[in-house]
Formats: sequence, structure tokens, C-alpha cells
Amino acid sequence: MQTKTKLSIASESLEYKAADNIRILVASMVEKAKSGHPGGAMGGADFIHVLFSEFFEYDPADMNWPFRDRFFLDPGHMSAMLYGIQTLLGNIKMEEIEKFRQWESPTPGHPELNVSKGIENTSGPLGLGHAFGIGAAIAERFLVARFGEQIAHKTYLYISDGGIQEEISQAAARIAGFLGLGNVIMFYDSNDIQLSARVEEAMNEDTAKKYEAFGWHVLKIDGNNQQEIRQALYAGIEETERPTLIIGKTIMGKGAVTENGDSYEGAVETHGMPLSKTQASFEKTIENLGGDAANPFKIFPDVATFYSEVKAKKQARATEKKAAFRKWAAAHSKQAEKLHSFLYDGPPKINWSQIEQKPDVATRAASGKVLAYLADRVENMIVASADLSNSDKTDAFLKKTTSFKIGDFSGAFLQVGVSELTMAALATGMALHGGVIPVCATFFVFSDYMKPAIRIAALMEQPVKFIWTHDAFRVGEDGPTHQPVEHEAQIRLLEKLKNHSGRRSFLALRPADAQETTIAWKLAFENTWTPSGLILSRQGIKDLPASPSSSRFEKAKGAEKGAYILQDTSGKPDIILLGNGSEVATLVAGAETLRKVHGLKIRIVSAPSEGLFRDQSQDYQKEVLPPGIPVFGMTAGLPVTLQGLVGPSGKVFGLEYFGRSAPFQVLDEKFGFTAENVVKQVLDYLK
Ligand SMILES: Cc1ncc(C[n+]2csc(CCOP(=O)(O)OP(=O)(O)O)c2C)c(N)n1
Repeated sequence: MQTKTKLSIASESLEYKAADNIRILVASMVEKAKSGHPGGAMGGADFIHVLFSEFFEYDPADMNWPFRDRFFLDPGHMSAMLYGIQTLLGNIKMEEIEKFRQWESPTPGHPELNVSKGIENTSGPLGLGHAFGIGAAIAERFLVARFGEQIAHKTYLYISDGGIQEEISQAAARIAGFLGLGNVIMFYDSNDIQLSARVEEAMNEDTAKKYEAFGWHVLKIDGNNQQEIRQALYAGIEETERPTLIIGKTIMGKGAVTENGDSYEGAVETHGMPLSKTQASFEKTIENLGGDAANPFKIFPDVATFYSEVKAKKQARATEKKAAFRKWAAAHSKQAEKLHSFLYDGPPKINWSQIEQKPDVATRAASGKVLAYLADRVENMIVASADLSNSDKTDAFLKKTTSFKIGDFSGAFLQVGVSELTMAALATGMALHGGVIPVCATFFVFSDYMKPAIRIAALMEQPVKFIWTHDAFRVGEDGPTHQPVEHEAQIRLLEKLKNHSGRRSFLALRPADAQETTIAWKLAFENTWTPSGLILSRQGIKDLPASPSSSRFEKAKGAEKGAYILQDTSGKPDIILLGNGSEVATLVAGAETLRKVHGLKIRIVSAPSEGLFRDQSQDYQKEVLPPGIPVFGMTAGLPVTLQGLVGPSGKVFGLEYFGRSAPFQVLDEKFGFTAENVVKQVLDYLK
């Protein structure tokens, strides 16, 4: 590799001293917490020091600056390394790292999104960070395509052996290569050690060749040699047409020594426990790194001075970039206003009542109508599909735009290919970047493939919109592999799980007809606090009845409360029939007979989101489901899906087994999802 002049203001020895300072802080955090992962973090300190002191651009006085460089850590277990560098930069206080892994400290075991402290993503499940970073880099390209290079920035990723091995990384890397994301530089901390074994015991693939095959620019360096790190970063920055992978051979537990001063580097043991619990000596290691074992939570004075100069330089650079941006904004006020609204105003106002829905359509088709409408009005929405756009009806959006291509981000559609987990994580990364509204779609049954990313999106409170079509066994002939059963119950567990802000961590909506789909979309679109999921039918659904006094659209607005009375009776109902999705239409059909033939007084409740319903006042909940009235629920999912709504004395008719392959009308008959069976089940229940 060619050598370039070192731009750093520090002497070489000071540079390594700074990295040693990070290593000392890392080892000390883990030692004090009596748990954590020192080895990898100590090995990565040289890269982290060079990246943050010389390359990474941000504004120390404005951590949320939208055009800052991004750093996505994949191996969350190396949190101490990130906290170490953020301590040197002054974003995390020394007393905060002394409380590493403790209650309410901003330094949890695995980093949690906290932009003001330089933490761009929650990380822990390996591999997700890779895809979050690529998603963020796509969002950056999308915005740059619209507003110009003055808002461009770099996205740096940090990955380890575990992340490289995770399946999600293959698709994240494929997509980054396919799209030619020259704004991405990823450092692979290749230290030959993983959690319970040496890497050679688990893999022998040639990672460099693999990434080259994906279309990356790959460099191999000594990851503890700061000059090589620097050269590689320069080379990565110069490369604008391909993402860059820097494979840095690093030394696990760099600087670790035993009681008698022998090296204890490169040991598997240092991956996941305090040094004192391994054969290394914590005290001797701190001394070996130039620190004071009795008082290790210190920044060396010359390192502190160096970093305050670094910060001043960052500040000056950010001020310069901001001035250039202001100049651009002054000359392009309309554009600047639009960009401002993308970044800060949240979703635009939409006139939902204007969306025309055809009668009796599948809710996936109704969602397509909404998407087509939004495509003309929401300029910062990015829609992705995992190779199902014609089935999940995101093609309605695609028809109005183009998909991303190498060097061309003027469109707003991402063809992810068949990679659902990656798609969910990419969309989450886009949301983390900000300025865009990410939507992604596939079949509901494949939400299983996406779950780990959905969970972390929910923990990070990112407003990704998930579209899941083919919501039940009515997928029909495709058979049980494609027929969701337990999926709704599963995804609704996230509705019960509160996030750190005390809100339900997810909004799951299964609308019952076309107009309810418009309202469900409104709810998802306006939900900027959590991810949302729309669970939509493949087959057509008969429109639900409107009230005599208002339109079906007006009535469907009841869905904004999670559950609402769709049809009522005068006086006290004998029974309440409750469901969501296409089962509501089946209940409506069954109710006709129950009323006419059996003289029952019936209320029908449509309940697209139990979570949302439980957030309403007690009065409202009692108004819809008054205590003491029997409730019969019907669901194409597991009965537990509606158990909470029907209550302990209610009855749910659901599916308790895998589906079967046959036309859906046959399955409706065989499984009992018919008006006749509603009548039978209700009469049995009321006996
Ligand atoms: C999805 C997932 N599976 C398993 C783990 C548990 N885990 C944490 S680190 C790790 C492997 C560590 O190896 P490496 O990535 O090389 O990190 P290093 O040992 O260098 O710190 C594993 C299996 C995890 N965090 N995420």
C-alpha cells in the first residue's frame, strides 16, 4: 500500500498512548463491572482512535447534526471500546463509564441508541449493525441525490468475526456492493478469536474474496498499525464507487499480560470476562499499558490535550461545512425548506378521505391504492420489497418511481432481493439516519425471518412501516409453509412489550376491509414513535357495512381507537362478535342468521389492534366491551390472538393447527371459517 503523509497533530508515541488509554478504560470498565468483553475492544482501540481523531466528522456542539458522519458498531459486546473513545471525546463522562453496565447508566452492557453520546445504534445481536449501517448509507444517497453533495457524509461500520459470519451480513454486503455504496467504509476487526473458539475452528472462507465478489473494494492491513489504518481510511475515502472493507488483523486483548509480565494476548478467554478472571493480571496489564492500576479511570494529560485539539478541529470543520450548507440553502431556499421538512417536520399531512378504494377488494390491494396515493405526495418515502412487489402490492408505488441502481438514487424503491431480515434491518437503518420514511414489505409468514430486526427497531423506537400481506391460511394452495397461524399472536407480543419511553413498542394493525386499510395506513404513517405493521389479506373481502348516517370511511375511523363497534343492536346485546381482518366479514355474515333466525341481539366489534384499544380510556373500553356480556371471537390465527379481548368467559374460534394446501374457499369450509359455523359456535357457546 502507498504511504501518505500523516496528517495527525500527535507524535506517533502519543497516538499509541491514546489507543492504550482506550485499552486501559476498556479493561477497567469490565473489571469494575465484573462482567463484559475486554479482549476484542482492546484489539480494536487503534482503529477507533485513528478513525475518530483524524477522519470522523461531526459537530461536538451539535451531536444531532443531520449531516454528521455515522458510526455503526456491529459487535455490541465491544461497547466498552465505543464508550472509551466517546469518553476521550468528552461525550461520555468518566463517572458514566465507571458505572458501566449499571442501572440507568448511559453505558449499558451493549450500546443503546443515544446520539447525543455518539451511539448511533443499539447493537448486540451480531450482524444487525452491518445492515443498519448499509440502510443509513442508502438513506444518505437518497437525500444526496435530491439535495446535492453538500449534505453528503461517510458511514463507517465496525464488524467482527461473529458479524461477518452472521447470515444477514451476506445480504447487507451484497446490496451495498450492488448499489455501489462508495460512502461506506467498514472495518473488519479480524482477531482470529470468537466467543468460545478460535475462528479457524468455525470458518475458513476467504472474506476478502467474498466481499470482492459482492463488489467491494477490499484492503488488508495490520489492524494495530496506526499508519496502515490511516492509509486504508484514506484509500476508502478516495474510493467513491464501491464500498470499502478494511480487513484489519488485530490482536485480541492487546496489551494483556500475566502476573509475571508474560504476554497474554490472543487468548479466547479475554473475549468475555474481566482480565482478572483469566490468566492475565488486570493490574499488570494496566501498568503494561502505562496506567495506574489503583486509579485506572484517567485520561493521560497529553492524550486529553490531544483530544481537546481534535475536538476543536472537528468543530472548525463542522462550522465550515455548516457555512457551506447555509450558503447553498440561501441560494436554494425551496430545496432547503423541503430538506428541512424531511428532517424535522415528520410525516406530511395527507387527506386520507380522498383515497378511493374499490369495493370488496383484498386489503393488500387497498394498501396498494394508499401507496400509489402516497407516491404522488410523499417525496421522502422509501419502499422496499423482498422480491414480492407484485404480490405485496408495493408495485403500486414502484409504478410511480424507479428502483435504486448503482449511481442512481433518484427513485425511491429498493429491490432487496429475497432477504427479509436484511430488508427489515436496512429499513431500520434508514430510519436511524433520518430524513426518510422507510416502508418494507413481504408475506406475513416471513415476518418470522424479520423478527430480530423488528425487535431491535422496537427497542430503538424507530418508525419503520412493515407491510405483511397473505395474512392467513387463505393463501390457499401455497399450503402450510405459506400460511401464517401463530404469527399474529407473536407480533402482538411486541404490542404488549413497553419500550424505554413507556409506550407499546410496536403497533400491529390487521384491518378488516378496504376503508379500514386506509385508516390503518393513516395510523402507521402518523406513528413516529414506534414501528408499525400492517397485516393484510390476499383474498378479496366484502366491504363492511357503513352506518345509515355516514360513509364506511367515517365508520372505519373507529379503527383509530384500536377496536370499535361496527354494528350494534338496540338495548343490551345478547352477544358481542369480535374479530379483525377478513374474519370480521365472516362474523357479519353469521350475525344475519343469528339475528333473523335466532332472534339474538348482536353487536359486532372490529379490533384491528388490541394494543391501541388498551390505550383508550377505561370508559371507552367498557363502552365497546361492557363487562358481563358474552364475547365470541373469531381469528384465522391461534385462539390466543383474541383471548385478551374476549376475556376469561369469552370464547374464541381460531386455528390450532398448521394449514393445508387447497383453494381458500375449501379451507374456509374445512376449517370452519364460514357464516354457518359462526352461527353454530355462537349457539353452542350461549347454551
Ligand atoms: C446473533 C448473535 N448470536 C450470538 C451472540 C453471542 N456472541 C456475542 S460475541 C460472539 C462472538 C464473538 O466473536 P467476535 O465477533 O470475533 O468478537 P471478539 O471475540 O473478537 O470480541 C457471540 C457468539 C450475539 N451477540 N449475537
